[in-house]
Amino acid sequence: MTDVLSSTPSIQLQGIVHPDSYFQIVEKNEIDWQLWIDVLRGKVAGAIFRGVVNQEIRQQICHNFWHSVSLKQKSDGLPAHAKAFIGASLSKSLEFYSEEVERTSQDIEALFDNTGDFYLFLLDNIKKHLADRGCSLRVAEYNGRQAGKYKMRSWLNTGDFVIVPHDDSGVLKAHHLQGFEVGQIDRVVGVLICLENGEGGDLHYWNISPNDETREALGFKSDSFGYPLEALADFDKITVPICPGDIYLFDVTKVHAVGAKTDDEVNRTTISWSMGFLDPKTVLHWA
Ligand SMILES: O=C(O)CCC(=O)C(=O)O
Ligand SMILES: [Fe+2]
Repeated sequence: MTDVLSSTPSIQLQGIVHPDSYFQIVEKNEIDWQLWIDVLRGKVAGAIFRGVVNQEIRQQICHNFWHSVSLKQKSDGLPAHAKAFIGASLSKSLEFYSEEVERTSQDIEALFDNTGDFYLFLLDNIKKHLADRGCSLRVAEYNGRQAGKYKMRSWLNTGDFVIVPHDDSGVLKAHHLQGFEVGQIDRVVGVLICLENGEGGDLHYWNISPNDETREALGFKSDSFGYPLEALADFDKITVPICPGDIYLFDVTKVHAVGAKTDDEVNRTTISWSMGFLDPKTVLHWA
């Protein structure tokens, strides 16, 4: 691990660049629980398990999503890149988050109706494999309340990207989330299940975990969205095509983005949540 300063004259990104042995997204054709835990433990940056959610389950989850009464659509004031959303947002305040968690919790659970409890299958397996290694898994808490478990979102293009280059660790330490225990986690892993996607919508992943000074210099306050492409040009990048049925997870302290969809009429829809070690024996999950 080395601390670097990019050579871009105007904007300099400072932070951690990892060796190539870490900076990879390992690909498998089945869920590899040991590899999942290796990603959580920081042995490797990420993993993608190809085509592990069958079509029947995907169609059922999408049906549950697009027909849910909790579904927020464009007219409900979503950000520019979101077409539809169910879940709680961490972007405003813990009070707002708490209300959204409560309002949506039943419909969040119902996303997996008639799928043979696919979410439980995933969580139970991770829990068991962590327990075999002496670690526990639980939902993250704030002020004595439980966090949301996952969210489901469908995206729209915004120029060159569906989601512009960002990291997902800055927001957790933001002032408005004080009291949420996930702020103590240094290495956060994002977990995604791809339910719908066509051409494009690739994951772009850069080998730089920017530090707080860089985020401040760029004027980021409550999130870390919009790292300039010219400042990222000096860092290695991996581009990973994302297909329906894939489950993937990766270190979200590193800058990443979702590339534009070739056809914006085709949905790119995912379920996602975050995970991370709070201490050497405890893994938290939340969304
Ligand atoms: O959809 C993806 O592949 C990544 C999404 C992402 O980076 C995010 O939601 O923060
Ligand atoms: Fe992200």
